[in-house]
Amino acid sequence: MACAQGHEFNFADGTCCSTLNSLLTKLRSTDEKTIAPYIKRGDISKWIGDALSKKTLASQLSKAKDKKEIINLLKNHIDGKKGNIMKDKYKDDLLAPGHRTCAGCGASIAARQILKALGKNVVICNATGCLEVTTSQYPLTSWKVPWIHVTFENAASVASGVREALDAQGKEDVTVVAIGGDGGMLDIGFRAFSGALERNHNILMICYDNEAYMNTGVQRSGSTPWLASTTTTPAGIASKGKEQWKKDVPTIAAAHHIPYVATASIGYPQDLEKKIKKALSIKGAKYLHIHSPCPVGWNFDSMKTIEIAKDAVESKMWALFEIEDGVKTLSRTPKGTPVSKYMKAQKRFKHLTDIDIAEYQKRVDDLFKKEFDI
Ligand SMILES: Cc1ncc(C[n+]2csc(CCOP(=O)(O)OP(=O)(O)O)c2C)c(N)n1
Ligand code: SF4
Ligand SMILES: [Mg+2]
Repeated sequence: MACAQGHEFNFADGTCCSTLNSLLTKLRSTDEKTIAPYIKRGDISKWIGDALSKKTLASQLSKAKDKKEIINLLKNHIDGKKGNIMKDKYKDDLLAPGHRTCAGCGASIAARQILKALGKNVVICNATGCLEVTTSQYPLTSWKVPWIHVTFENAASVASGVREALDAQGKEDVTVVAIGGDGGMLDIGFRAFSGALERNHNILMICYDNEAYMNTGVQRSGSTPWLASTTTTPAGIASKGKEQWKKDVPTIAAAHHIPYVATASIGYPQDLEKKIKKALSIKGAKYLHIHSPCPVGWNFDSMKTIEIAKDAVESKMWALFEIEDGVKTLSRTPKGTPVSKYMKAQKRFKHLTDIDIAEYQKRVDDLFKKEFDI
């Protein structure tokens, strides 16, 4: 059974790490006066609520004398020996579990895969967006590498500055990464992104593309696919969803004459890892565009994130390719799964008729044929 982060339940009483971490944060910021009466009455578990009405921990908590003891109990429970994921299964991950992404979030899966490939010798400059907001809630952080939150629109500029500062200190070996969502990197941050590409700054720029502005409530972006329903392109009597085709940013990035551009998918982690490692071996500006499904914004069952990511690739809705010195090469030949399989699993496309989907299929096939001759 998976917890909200997709982790296996790891405590004897079924409580998951993220629930406990959230409670710990809440408790730390709650003053003693508020919870003292509950402690006195011995019903702290009521205050904590259903999540902790689990036997073992709740009975220990109900005997706690003060807030400090409760915090310690929770902390020990999280750090305890009962198959704790921090200490065994996920101990080598550079993105610690317990963050606040939604269940099945593609962005957090992307971040784990990216960090695995990058290693520790890195500085990450993270634009505002879901990934940043959910992994860095004060006073906690999931990032086990140097990481800086920068504003929504300037991750690439900050990364350029970090690069310059490190180079001035003779630290050319440190990798500098600018990462953000499609809104942050490809729309509002496009000027900074394009500038860094054009200067051929020695940084790796990564977009985790969940195809809308998710953190602020699923507004459409330039990367939202044609006919998808979002809160600013709602499907209804007057509209069939977003009117424009998805912006082709990898091609735009390559038009800056940079040495390496690639696309990847969280459904194909080995391919993603290989591409990051290749990017690290190249000096100059590199761009990696990662397709990262979002169960909340795309409205699908959170158990299906990886399946949906794979279906996007196999149905030609998302192509895996590299552009090296201007030459585009397909990394994976799609199986030709019908786009209807991919689309029907997501409620953002649920308004489409079979005729609409057939038209979609034709457009996707034509585009793929034109680009890759397949
Ligand atoms: C200049 C500015 N405008 C708007 C916002 C509000 N804002 C924060 S996150 C966000 C959406 C981010 O979208 P995206 O970059 O695609 O990342 P996602 O949340 O989808 O992961 C917006 C509009 C902001 N922080 N700064
Ligand atoms: S809204 Fe989507 S991208 Fe944001 S944390 Fe939730 S699943 Fe992840
Ligand atoms: Mg987004």
